[in-house]
Amino acid sequence: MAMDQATKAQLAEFLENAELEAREVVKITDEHPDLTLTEAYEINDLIRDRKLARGTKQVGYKMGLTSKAKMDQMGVNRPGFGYLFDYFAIPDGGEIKTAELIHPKVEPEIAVVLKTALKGPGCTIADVFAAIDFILPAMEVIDSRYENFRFDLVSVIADNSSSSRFVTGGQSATVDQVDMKTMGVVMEINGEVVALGAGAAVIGHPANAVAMLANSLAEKGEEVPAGSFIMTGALTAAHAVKPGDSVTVSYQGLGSISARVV
Ligand code: 0L1
Ligand code: MG
Repeated sequence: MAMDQATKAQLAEFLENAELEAREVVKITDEHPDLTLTEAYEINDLIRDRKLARGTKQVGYKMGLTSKAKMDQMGVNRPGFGYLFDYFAIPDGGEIKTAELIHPKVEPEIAVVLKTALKGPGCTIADVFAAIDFILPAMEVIDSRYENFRFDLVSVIADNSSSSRFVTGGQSATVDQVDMKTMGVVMEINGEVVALGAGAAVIGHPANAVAMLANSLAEKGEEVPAGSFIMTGALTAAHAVKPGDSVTVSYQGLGSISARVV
């Protein structure tokens, strides 16, 4: 039976409170095993509505579960998207504050900022290249609200794809200056290399993830607005961090970004 609006609103409140209070909860499909992907996105939209109503600003989007490494790590079989809000942003060299989080993990990503809106259906990688203003290095801090990162695809989509913080800044480049597909990335924690990857890990090319975002949003009549910051998905598996850690991600042709975990 389809989930009613009141239950969706209740689940949105439950998951958003877990995020705001940095409190882990059981995955929502334990109680609602028939939750569909469409309903999961509707719950996440209600979380967005709650934030926007309080004056929080949406600054962009994230694509998640875009690499084989991530899908294998989390036991799911397709990508999804989530929303990024103003208070998620951490400047390059800034602090990841564990007191505000449950069990943060970091993952290296390639981000883009759009100069023009992208609208599906039928958005292609060529449309994405034409719309990109510049490319930025980014580190996503994911923090599933679910106990022990135990979830399934629909539970994680309803939980804003585990979005919590992101670090970006440093050097930018245009699409002519770097090759996002072959761009190599090295992630170090406390000086030790913990992960290596390349742009192609993101469904063949990070720009494909942006096209997928535009086409997914089109299903509910939305576009990706000009000026959006989009994290295209992890290039490697995610790594847990703890207070005292120092994380650096170095990009081929795009400098590096870092953060301290406190
Ligand atoms: O790849 C991602 O950014 C999605 C994160 C959702 C799964 C997780 O929490 O690891
Ligand atoms: Mg990610």
